[in-house]
Amino acid sequence: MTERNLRHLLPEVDVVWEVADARCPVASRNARLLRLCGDKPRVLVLSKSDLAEMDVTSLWQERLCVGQPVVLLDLRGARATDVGPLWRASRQALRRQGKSTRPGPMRALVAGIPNVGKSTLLNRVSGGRHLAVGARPGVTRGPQWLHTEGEGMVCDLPGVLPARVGQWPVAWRLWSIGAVGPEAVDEEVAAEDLVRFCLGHRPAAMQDRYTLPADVASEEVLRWIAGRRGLVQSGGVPDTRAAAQLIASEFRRGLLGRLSLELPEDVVPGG
Ligand SMILES: Nc1nc2c(ncn2[C@@H]2O[C@H](COP(=O)(O)OP(=O)(O)OP(=O)(O)O)[C@@H](O)[C@H]2O)c(=O)[nH]1
Ligand SMILES: [Mg+2]
Repeated sequence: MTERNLRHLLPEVDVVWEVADARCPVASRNARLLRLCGDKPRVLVLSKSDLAEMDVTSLWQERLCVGQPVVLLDLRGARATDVGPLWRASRQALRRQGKSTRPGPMRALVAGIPNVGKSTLLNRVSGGRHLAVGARPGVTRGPQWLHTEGEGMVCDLPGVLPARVGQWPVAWRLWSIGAVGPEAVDEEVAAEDLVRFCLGHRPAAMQDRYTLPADVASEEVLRWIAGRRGLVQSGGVPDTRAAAQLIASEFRRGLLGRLSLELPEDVVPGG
């Protein structure tokens, strides 16, 4: 769904579920969505909370709930959290804005930057049933509404918004969580910043995973990992780009343990 479609659809929804990644809940939001939504009730869903540090996420929840209700979700398989709180938060968001729902079930739209878990959330709330209950006018190849296991309906097309890389501290974090790819950043430079952050913030996570020597300099880590994992180019040169991709892939899968990339004391949220 493009931004234009999103604009068309907004008048039809009661609430927008803005999905962001709990590991960097500021960098993974799209400021444009806030402007597009205007006074439309919103709930901020922090996805992948199972991959973020619990104490850091609690601080974020406190900090960010000033603008809208914040719900933490772990959407993975069997351990997935119940989505009931999402509907409760939606009602709260409507009350905050002094709005009531139109007659019938509440209508929610899922929006956010790539790879934050929008489709997973959609499947989760619809119980994987994907039961379309009516096309909406005004949007080409109209999105459909899905009945959910909760009290409302959700639009079957998530609104994908571009991840805006902007400043470098945002860019390397967005790359680390898989919201942008090699077209947006130099992967080796981004991986070096991920390594530097991890070694400063939770050194044991990275040292244990890659058996790093205690005194290794962060700029040496990619070469070290390439060597240890047999990532070499012809001529035996360490393939630091492959090492960068390996670190990102392992971080995204939670193999470095719970790791938050933004700490409330370091970041001033924009919205
Ligand atoms: N650990 C963990 N992984 C999750 C969670 N939610 C989604 N994922 C994984 O994150 C990846 C991206 O999820 P999607 O639901 O496809 O994300 P999306 O926002 O729809 O992505 P795009 O369609 O590319 O914009 C998938 O591998 C999911 O399995 C979660 O709460 N915890
Ligand atoms: Mg998707």
